[in-house]
Amino acid sequence: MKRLILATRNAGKITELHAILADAGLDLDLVGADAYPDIPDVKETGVTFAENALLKAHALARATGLPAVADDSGLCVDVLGGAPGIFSARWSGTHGDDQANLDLLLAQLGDIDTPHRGAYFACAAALALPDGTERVVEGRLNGILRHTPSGTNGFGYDPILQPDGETRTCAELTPAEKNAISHRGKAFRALVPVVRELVG
Ligand code: ITT
Repeated sequence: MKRLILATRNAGKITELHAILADAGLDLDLVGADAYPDIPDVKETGVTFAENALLKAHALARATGLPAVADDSGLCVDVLGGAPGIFSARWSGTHGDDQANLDLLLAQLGDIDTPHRGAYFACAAALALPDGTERVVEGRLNGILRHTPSGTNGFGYDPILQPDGETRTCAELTPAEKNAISHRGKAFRALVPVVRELVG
């Protein structure tokens, strides 16, 4: 079976990507970047989600000689002009400290009332082949930010983002419910036909 690298070390993303790509019926051996611990982390020097997703996918495809998909994603808050955006994973200063990132964002928005708490999750999903071929697609999930966190599923900012049309936060949805509407689900479902065409 052909192997496809999931070029991320974020455990929450790896779980979601396995489910999304398995549901799409991809007949590939999906392997996370943690299976290649010697490959150094990629510097996310891009200024858009798409640029950073491509950087991560190319780095893993080059280093492994195998096709790789990567995700760059984040939370974009209307009243903050789209921040944290590409800085979502390191908003509090420590990369990957989900709790500190969420606490800081809630504190910053403390005085902002619900009608002005619009936000969306964004995801760029990239495919890179070892020969340099690349594709990238994007997905979004619109919602509003709660004043207090709720729910224990998911990761990152899930406990405060309530999708439009929902009464629950992303962290109160089941994994399948979140994947069906999420930015990541939309982006990777759009990437699946491209993976089928270019990888098999
Ligand atoms: P990799 O670069 O290894 O993929 P990362 O966590 O550094 O992992 P990003 O740079 O794409 O990934 O940052 C994504 C951050 O955006 C993530 O840490 C969360 O804080 C937030 N985020 C993205 N998708 C999310 C989701 O579905 N639910 C909640 N928060 C999310």
